[in-house]
Formats: sequence, structure tokens, C-alpha cells
Amino acid sequence: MDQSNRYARLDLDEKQLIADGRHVLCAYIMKPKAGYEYLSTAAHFAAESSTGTNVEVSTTDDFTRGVDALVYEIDPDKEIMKIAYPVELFDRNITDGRAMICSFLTLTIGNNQGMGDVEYAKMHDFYVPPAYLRLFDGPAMNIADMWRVLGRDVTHGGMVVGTIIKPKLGLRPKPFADACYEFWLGGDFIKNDEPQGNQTFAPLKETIALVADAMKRAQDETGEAKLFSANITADDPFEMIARGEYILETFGPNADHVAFLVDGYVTGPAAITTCRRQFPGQFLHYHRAGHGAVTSPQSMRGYTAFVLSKMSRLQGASGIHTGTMGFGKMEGDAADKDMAFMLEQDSAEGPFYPQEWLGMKPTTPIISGGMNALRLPGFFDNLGHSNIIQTSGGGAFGHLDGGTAGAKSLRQAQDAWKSGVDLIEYAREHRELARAFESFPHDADTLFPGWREKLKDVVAAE
Ligand code: CAP
Ligand code: MG
Repeated sequence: MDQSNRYARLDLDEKQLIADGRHVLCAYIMKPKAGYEYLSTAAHFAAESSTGTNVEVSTTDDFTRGVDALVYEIDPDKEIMKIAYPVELFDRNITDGRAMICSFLTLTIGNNQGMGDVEYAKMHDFYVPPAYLRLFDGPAMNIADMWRVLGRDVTHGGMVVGTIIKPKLGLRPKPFADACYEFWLGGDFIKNDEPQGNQTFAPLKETIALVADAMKRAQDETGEAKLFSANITADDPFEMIARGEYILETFGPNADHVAFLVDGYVTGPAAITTCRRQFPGQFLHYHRAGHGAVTSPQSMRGYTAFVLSKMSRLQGASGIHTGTMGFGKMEGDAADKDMAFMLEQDSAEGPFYPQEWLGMKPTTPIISGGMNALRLPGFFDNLGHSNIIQTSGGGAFGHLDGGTAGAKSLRQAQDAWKSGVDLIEYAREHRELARAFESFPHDADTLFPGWREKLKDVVAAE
């Protein structure tokens, strides 16, 4: 049934829709199945995503028609479909009237992901009008709060030098805490790896107690504040709360040095909001493990990593993994820097829409995945700054001289970049950085041809 007479309004003007502020706008790459016409498929998509179904129903009244989602732009050759969703469609909390990302998703990326007339549809961008934007929690904390604990300038405090305790799983409590102490002697920030929690070989309560002690000793040894991101991910919000409360109690006077890690893609929006609202005083660290199932360029359904990141700022993530923009091991490319800009700026451009954040706190890009000291300068050149949280697992504990040297090499790489000094030149005066070239020879050969000759006297010296 062609519903385009009701669910399509190609005369609507996008600038006017933004000016009127009554609609959430979504841009999709959509292809109808063979034999289906583009506009009528798009109209059916809008119907199923708002007030309709595949046939007209007798109960529809004028008010209902007034909140129909409307296809307002299509470009079949480019497979672009844009839909305007009236803000009234989206669910609100009965507790405080605030908005919820699950409702945004269940309409805009819900049943429409499995329709018989749609080959594929993937959301590449969305626009949030002020009337809806202000109903989201937004971040309570971000990198500025980490810089504050670290005693740095709170506007340009520079890279938070981080790691992930590797191996990903298998360390029992004491070797885990020993690895933390080793890294903290050179670095700032340690996170649980995304699956680390309360495995039977590493009970959370035992591990956290030893990590809290290691933090105290590392702070005493270095005279510097240290940070830890503890994984509280769980299916049950009450389990998450129990973990968070235990961790804060155990860290005691260092509780403000603790972030909470939540695997937000696999546990979903409710877990992120549980953490955001139960622990507003803690940095909310959004790990996105699993997101590639829908965000990968290979996936023609779901939504992009850009959309995932933008949703995380609305929900209140203090920081979210935004990939390495082609400089690390995960999928991504240099253009992903726009994802970081959308998170950290108050006014930014997405692939299809502008977005004014109206003072909502920024979310900090967390850069992770196959990174090491050698890869950082190129990354910073692309992004244009180093005010990020960077976690290198292999890039720290894969250093030939261990985690402390690995941490120092990461910080030295940033310092070289910030001072505009060639990395090899800087390595000549900084042994840990020089030894990073030996630790990651494939990267060294690829990124810095001829490094061996230039550093042979440095790395040879004991
Ligand atoms: C990185 C990491 C991160 C992924 C996440 C891992 O370890 O801990 O979880 O990079 O990817 O488990 O692979 P390495 P993203 O530093 O040893 O690579 O940040 O793209 O979500
Ligand atoms: Mg990991």
C-alpha cells in the first residue's frame, strides 16, 4: 500500500524544520528491496517508525495524523532518505519528564530494521532540536574533572596517559594489582579491560582492594595523583550499583580518582543511565565493545559510530571510545575526527546535520586500540590536539622494558608532538621512547624508516 500521500512531504524545507524546532531529523542510507518503489518504501518506513503500520486503521484520528513521521527528502540514486520525527512521538520518564535514548532508538532504529520491503537502512546522522535536547541528562563529568584530580590546567590539561591491564583476562588479583602499580609509576590512568569484572579467578572485591592499595603506593612513590576506571557493567542495575558502591567505599579518600566503566553497547542505554544517575560524581566511561556489529562500514543496517557517539553525549557519557581514526588496530579513518568534534564542541557539523549543544557538557574522546608511542604523533596531527584520554594496552605492556617504561614512552611521544620536535630527535634524549622503537619494530619501520641508524647509539647504551 502506498502511504506516501500521508507519510511523505517532499515540500518541507530542512532549514525551516530546524528553525521550527519541532522535529528530530534523521538521515538514513536506505535501499528498497527489488521491485519496491523508493518513495513508497520510505513512506512505509516512516509509518512503521511512528504512527502507522502496513494498512490504514479505523482508529486513526486527526491528532494521530498530526504526529506522523514525515519523509521530507529522498535521493534514490544516493540512497539517501531523510525523515522528520515530531518530538511528541518520543517517550518521557514519568518520574521527571526527561527523555530517554531507548525511545529514540525504538522508533528510529526499531521495527524498521526488519521490514520486508527494505533491503537495508542505516542511520548516518540525526539532529536534536533544543526542546528535546534539554530533556537529556548530558555528561556530569569529563576530562576536565580528571585534569582537576591530576592537578593540571582544566581547559588544556593534555593527554591523560592511560592503559588497559592486559592480558584481557587471566590475571588473578595480586598480579593484576602489581601491573597497575607498575604502570602508575609512569602513567596516569588505568582501566579494566571491557570483560574484566568479577571472574571467579579474580573476585572483584579482592582485586579492587589490592588496586586501591596499589594506587596509594604509586601516588606516594610518584607524588602524583592516579586514576582508575573500574568496570561495573552488569545486566542487573542493582548489581551495577552494588559494584559501584563497593568500589567507592574501598577507594575511600581516593574515590574521586575512580571512573566507572560501562560496556554501553552490549548492556544498552539503561546501563549507561543507571551509572549516570546513580553515580553522578564519577566519570562515566562508555566502552563500546560490540558496536562494530552495527556501526562497521560492512554493516548496512543499524547506525554509524558517529551516531553511537552522539547518542552517548545525550545520555551523559563522560568519555566514549571513538576509535583511533585509522592510526590504530580497529576499523576507522581520519575523517572520524568529526566524531570527536561532535562530542567535544558546543557547535559542530555532522555528515548531514549541524548540531548546537547549547552548553551541554562535552564528552571526551577516548582513544584506544593498537596504539603505542610511535603512532601518537600522526594521530595528533590529524585530530589537531592532544586533550584526550588515551589508553594503550599492548602499547604499554608490550614495551621491552615493561609497563612503567611503556607509560613514559607514551607521555614522551605526546611531549615531543606538543613541542614540535621530531619523534626520533626527541627519542635521542628520552630512552623509554627510543626503546619503544625497538619494542614495536614493524611500526617503527613503517612510520620512521631509517630509525635504527639514527638511534643505534641511544638504544645500545645501557
Ligand atoms: C585496546 C582494547 C580496547 C579496544 C576498544 C582491546 O587494547 O582494550 O578495548 O581498543 O576499541 O581490548 O582491544 P590495546 P575501541 O591497546 O592492547 O589494543 O576503542 O575502538 O572501542
Ligand atoms: Mg579492551
